[in-house]
Amino acid sequence: MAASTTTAPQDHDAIIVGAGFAGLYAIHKLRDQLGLDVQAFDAAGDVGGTWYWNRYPGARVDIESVHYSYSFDEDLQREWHWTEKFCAQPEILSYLSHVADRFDLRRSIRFGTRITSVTWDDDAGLWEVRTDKGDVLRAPYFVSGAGTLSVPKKPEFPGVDTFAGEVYMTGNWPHEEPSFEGKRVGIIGVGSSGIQAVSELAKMSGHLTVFQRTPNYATPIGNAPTDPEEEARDKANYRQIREASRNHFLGVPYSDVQPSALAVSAEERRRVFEDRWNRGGFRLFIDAFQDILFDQRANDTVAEYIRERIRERVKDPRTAELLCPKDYPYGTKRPPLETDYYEAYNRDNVELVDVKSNPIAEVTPRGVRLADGTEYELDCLVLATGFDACTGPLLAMNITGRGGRKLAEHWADGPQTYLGLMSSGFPNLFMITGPQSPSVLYNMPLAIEDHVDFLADAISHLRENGLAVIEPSEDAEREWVRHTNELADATLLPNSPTSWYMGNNVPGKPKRVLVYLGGAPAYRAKCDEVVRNGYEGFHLT
Ligand code: N01
Repeated sequence: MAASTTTAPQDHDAIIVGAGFAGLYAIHKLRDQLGLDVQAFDAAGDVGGTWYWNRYPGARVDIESVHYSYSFDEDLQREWHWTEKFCAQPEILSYLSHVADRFDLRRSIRFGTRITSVTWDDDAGLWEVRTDKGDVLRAPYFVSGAGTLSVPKKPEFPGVDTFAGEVYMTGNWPHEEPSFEGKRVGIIGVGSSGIQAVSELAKMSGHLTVFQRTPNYATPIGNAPTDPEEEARDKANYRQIREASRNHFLGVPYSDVQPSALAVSAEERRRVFEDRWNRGGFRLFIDAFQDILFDQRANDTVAEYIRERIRERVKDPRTAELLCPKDYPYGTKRPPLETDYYEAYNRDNVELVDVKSNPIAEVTPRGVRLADGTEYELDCLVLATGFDACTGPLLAMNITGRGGRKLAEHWADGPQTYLGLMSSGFPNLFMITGPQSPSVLYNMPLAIEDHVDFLADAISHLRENGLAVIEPSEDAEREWVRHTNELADATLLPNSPTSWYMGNNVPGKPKRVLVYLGGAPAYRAKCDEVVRNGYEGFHLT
């Protein structure tokens, strides 16, 4: 049992929320490697996290599956076979289910159970966790693997409850695939989810109306069946691949990036863009020129290249112009990857509606009505309107720290964290890929492993030294927040009108950068330094 400040009873050593990539690895690490007694919860009916809920048509990973997978177990990564370069949601869910079986993780998880409050008991030195099933459990450590994109943004459209047809959310898709055959389907939102769904819904529906507020810079994913030779090579070199990934800004082992789009001729620039476009994936974004996210003029060159390609692919010039983003820099909204997305608009049954110039006024019983009174009659409405990212999943748990202070109060002006891992006044509460960590700008499974390893080491350190509590100092936290904001201000990110990276996709949410923009290697170096210096910036008591 872990040391605690009093003798008050504890039910477990650690309570973990989530059974996605983060929760599963946390259970394995804390239970099987540290020997802790852990209890995990997930609101879902089974493991999978994001990949449990987001089962809309077209849902697919957009980092190569060989990289978007756990690295902690050599046999697991060698034995698992991915059928495609970028696997679809069912295969990722099977993978996570396989991991749960292989490490016997389900016995530590209570499914179908949502955490309703998490409260620190200062006298006992324990977190008291309550659930919607009436559980009240106490443990010295609370670990959130609640995810970054797990709380869908509430529909902002008056009348949505009056719609007589079917309403679906991409982020909470039914397990039984709805039939769209012959139906009039409307979809609101063209982020990564909307764009993936449009490509498939176009083929599945009688008629598809896409309501677009801001066009996106979508680029080809470049998916293909797994090449057996490449797979054998990757498996033989997994160690080096993971090493290269962890040393790359975004956690993938790409390596061709050139310093500046402005330092080369227009011909060379085009050659680089063309090459990255044809190879697909995130190469255009992160493996072309280093200054794309930092210099408006460099960014203009890639933005114009993407617009050219959109115009080539979409037959109707008016539709093509509507699909071309023009008023914000490439990469300041998370860039989506696509398969035949632009070609969907060449079909007779697909219509693009611009709801920037003519916003959605309301959802009526019959469909969607715009500000000018035009009404689109629909049988089904799909909401691909995004998430209350990064902070939303933590705030949804109603967390109260030392002295009765709510996390919601502490974060009223945006997240306050140290390393995106912990928050001052919330002792022993660890946030896997929390706000102000690289999280979504790092390859998620690797970002998760790094965080779980960090918190497991911290817990081991406490136990080995007869200590009960780890908590960041207010000074260290203030400095981290300043540093993450400073990094963001050096990029073009704050220039996006709405981007969940900045929190300003949700009405009323403070506009603050939610991710660490210094890159995964710098972040990992900082975490290592903190540990080397005896958990510098943390109070250990
Ligand atoms: O959400 P989004 P998402 N009226 O916020 C529109 C990950 N992901 O679910 O841009 C009209 O990107 C909104 O319009 P605007 C990935 O990290 C990964 O698509 O605000 N429109 C936008 O078009 C991704 O970034 C994969 O003007 C409204 C859309 O809804 C993240 O999840 C796949 C509106 C929301 O786009 C989120 O993506 C899917 C309104 N009131 C997702 N409100 C992979 O491939 C919102 N919109 C791994």
